[in-house]
Amino acid sequence: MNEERVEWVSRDRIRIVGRAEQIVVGKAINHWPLVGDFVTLDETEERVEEVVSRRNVLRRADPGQGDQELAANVDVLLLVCGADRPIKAGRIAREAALAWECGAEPIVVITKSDLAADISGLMTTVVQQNPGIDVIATTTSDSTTAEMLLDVIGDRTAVLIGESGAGKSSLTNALAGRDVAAVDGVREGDQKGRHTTTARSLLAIGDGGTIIDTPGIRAVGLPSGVDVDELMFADIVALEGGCKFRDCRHLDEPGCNVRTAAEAGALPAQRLDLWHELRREAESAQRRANVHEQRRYERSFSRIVDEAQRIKRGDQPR
Ligand SMILES: Nc1nc2c(ncn2[C@@H]2O[C@H](COP(=O)(O)OP(=O)(O)O)[C@@H](O)[C@H]2O)c(=O)[nH]1
Ligand SMILES: [Mg+2]
Ligand SMILES: [Zn+2]
Repeated sequence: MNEERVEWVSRDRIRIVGRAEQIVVGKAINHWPLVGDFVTLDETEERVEEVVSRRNVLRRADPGQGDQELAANVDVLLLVCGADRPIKAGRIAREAALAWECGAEPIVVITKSDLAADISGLMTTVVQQNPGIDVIATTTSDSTTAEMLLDVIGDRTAVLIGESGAGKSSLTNALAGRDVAAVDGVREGDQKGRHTTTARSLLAIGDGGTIIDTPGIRAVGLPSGVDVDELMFADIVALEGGCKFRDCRHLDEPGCNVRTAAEAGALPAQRLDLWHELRREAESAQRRANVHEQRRYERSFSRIVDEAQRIKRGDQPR
């Protein structure tokens, strides 16, 4: 049976690459298909038979609703940031952790390099903060920058991630070599308007490469159970063993081996700054999650109290 790739997914249908019609997904399917999945069809070619075993799944955390699966069979995660705005180290680190968790390669793409006062300085900073992650600069004013990125992607599947306005749509168009994505959310001369159901989530680029842009990817949360320290801070974890206190926060504790290393230049200062930044983000995410839990608990508690009072009054249960 031929394997075909899923380009777009709705509640009960999918579309596959190279076919115009939507295809029904039966209830008995082994997995709900994701963009990027490979599937087989039945003989009528009107129903999905099976989702082919996945190499990996890209997930994001959905506060209060658990993890959400975004795309399957992802090789590269392009962390897109605009050179026209401050580049948030914490954001890059979190997005990179998302890539590693999935098993994809994170690559930072600094777009709008034409707007940067000092693009090489900016790239150096990002490289120092994120050792082991490649950093590429692109601009729509020089098409060779997109060609370079095309070479890097090769025949792999890349997912674009980054905040609104970062330049994802412009980059998509540059990689595709034609206008396929709406820049600034507006597509010129598009009769179908913005809510067209034929919008593509998966696009063929270059020589056998693929890019995926799905709306859910714009807002990122770390999936549950991701240990950022273990994924990203092996250098700090190794130094931590030498701290005097086991729960050292590497702030003002005496005998802090991590700070000593940073002061001596053995650990780049940016690394420790980034670690602190991520720690603060993780703590405030935890606080938000706790508030959510607390509200849920209070709601269920007040139901129990109501119920008890009804029973006391001798009311019939609702
Ligand atoms: N100067 C300059 N502007 C760019 C470049 N890439 C994108 N932009 C502008 O940045 C804005 C946001 O771009 P868009 O692709 O819609 O970002 P998205 O929200 O991430 O999809 C638009 O006004 C683009 O014209 C670039 O390389 N150079
Ligand atoms: Mg866009
Ligand atoms: Zn310490």
